[in-house]
Parts: sequence; C-alpha cells; structure tokens
Amino acid sequence: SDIEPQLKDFVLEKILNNNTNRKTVCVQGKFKDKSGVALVILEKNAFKEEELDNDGYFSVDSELRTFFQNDIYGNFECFPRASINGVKTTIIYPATEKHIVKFSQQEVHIVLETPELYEKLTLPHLEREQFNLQWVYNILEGRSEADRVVHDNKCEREGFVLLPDLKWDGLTKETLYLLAIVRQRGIKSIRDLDGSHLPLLKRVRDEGKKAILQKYNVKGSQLRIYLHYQPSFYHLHIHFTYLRHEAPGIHAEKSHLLDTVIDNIEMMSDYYKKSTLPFTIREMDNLFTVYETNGHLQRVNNIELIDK
Ligand code: M7G
Repeated sequence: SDIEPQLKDFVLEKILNNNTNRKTVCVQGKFKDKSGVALVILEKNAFKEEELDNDGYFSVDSELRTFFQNDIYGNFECFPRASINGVKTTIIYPATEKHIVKFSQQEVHIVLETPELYEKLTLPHLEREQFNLQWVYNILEGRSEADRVVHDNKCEREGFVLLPDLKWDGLTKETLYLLAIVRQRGIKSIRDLDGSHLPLLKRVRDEGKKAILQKYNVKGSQLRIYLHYQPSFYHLHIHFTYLRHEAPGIHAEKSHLLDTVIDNIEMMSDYYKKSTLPFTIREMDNLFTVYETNGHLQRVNNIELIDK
C-alpha cells in the first residue's frame, strides 16, 4: 500500500452509508489486482465564500443546464469549472472489519456507563481490541503530516501537536476542524483524566486557541473545543471546530466541552473516575454484544420479535 491508490482501479462492492444531508457517501470495495478491503469516503465540499464571484461560480466557465423555467422561477443544474468542483475523498486501505463497522449506517443505542461497568465491561474490551494508533505516533514523531502541523509544543508532559483533522482540507475556513494530540502517552480518554492533567488541558486550550487565531484568524470565542466519549482512538486528543460549522460528531451524546471537563476536574479531581458517562454504541460493535450479553442492552430487532 505504499503506492498511491487510483480511483479508476476501485471496484465497488457495497454502499455502507449514503448520507444525503451531509452529502457524503462511504463505499466498500477492492482495488483491481490487489488484495485487502478498501473504504472510500466521498464528500461534496462546502461552498467557499471567496468563490462566489466571477472567477468562481459566476464565471464564463460555469455551465447551466435548465430543468424548467416557470414565470419568474428558474431551476437549473450548475457545472462550475472543474477546479472549484472537487469532491473531498478519503481512502482507507487496507481497511479492517472495525473500519467497516465504523463507517456503516446502523441502529444506535445509549448506555449509561458507571465506573463499575467501565472496569468490568468497557476496559477489558478496549484492551482486547481497539484501532491501531500508528497514525497518532507518526504525527507526534514528525513522520507523517509534518507539513500540516500548526502548533507543536514539544514538552513531554504538557506538550501537544495541533494540526488539521483528517476530515478537513485545511483550507476552507467555513469547515475549520483541527485536532490537538497530546504528547503524553497512556491517557486513553476522559475516563483517565484527573487533577494531575489540569496544566496539560489548560495549555491545549490556551495555546490551541492562540495558534488558530494567528493562523486562521478565527477567535477562541468562535471555537467549539471538545473531547469525544467514547472516542475511536484511545490516545487523548481534543477537537477544535468552527462554531458556525456543524461538524460531524458534535452531538450531546458524544461531546464533552473542554471547558466543562476542566471545570469538573477543578471541582472534583476524580470526577471522571466517579461519574456515570453516557455513550452511544452501534449494534454492529463488539462492545454492543458485550453489553447485550450482560443484560444492559437489547437489539432493535429483538424487541420487534418479542412484540410479535
Ligand atoms: P475520535 O474522537 O477518536 O473519533 O477522533 P471519531 O473518529 O469517532 O470522531 C479522532 C479524530 O481523528 C477524528 O476527528 C478523525 O477524523 C481524526 N483522524 C483520524 N485519522 C486516522 C487521522 C489521521 O491520519 N490524520 C489526521 N490528521 N486526523 C485523523
């Protein structure tokens, strides 16, 4: 997989998720003459405000095809020049079964995870199976995406790397999305946080805001800074998104604002070791089966069967 994959070699096998709201589609397939499963995620780009001019959408190169014209109302399909009409494309290859599950549309449930359930069910599951963190270490060690890094604090205890998220092209301000990855290893998620991490968390917040203001001219007060529970990757990282942009994964059931996390820990150092943390879980996830087997969840289909 060292050679860049070519879309013309992609052979579609299955549509995993077609989100008409977000205008994204995730498909599973293979690359011709290659083994291994590939996932391709296509996303129509958001409009860039600077392209709403006579070099962009309103240029001579824009073609209009008419659907209908009725009195003062016209309906067309517009084909702008190719270079402003790109489709953001993410390729995961070779993809694992866990990636397929992550990108598939499916039934979702909320579980209330007490500290006891975390120890007994969630943690052993995490230790058995979780996504590989190689991409995280590649970033921290400067082996990948080094040219995309926006801020790098090299302190081992309180340092972190700030860079554009995989989901962001790094250019379109309207959809700004950066990720801060802490240098300290072994902090899996907010569950592991306590008073000893306050200096680190505050540094990420303050230096992250400052770097984004300098580089992208977006004020700290316009940023949504948060952590996910459960995350997909169990190495502590913090999401920075533009408040105006409804980024994926900002729902109440998944996001914890960094300011709230800091405040909770300031009031009670072991807050996240004692609290019940809700999280969403999808039926295809193995962790779902763990909670189901222990009587904490029921599949949607099971309920239907019982009703009949
Ligand atoms: P998460 O909260 O663990 O899980 O966030 P989520 O994917 O369910 O949100 C991980 C974040 O890391 C996501 O926002 C991903 O888009 C981002 N991410 C994942 N990978 C594999 C990469 C990568 O290779 N590079 C960068 N820059 N970001 C990534």
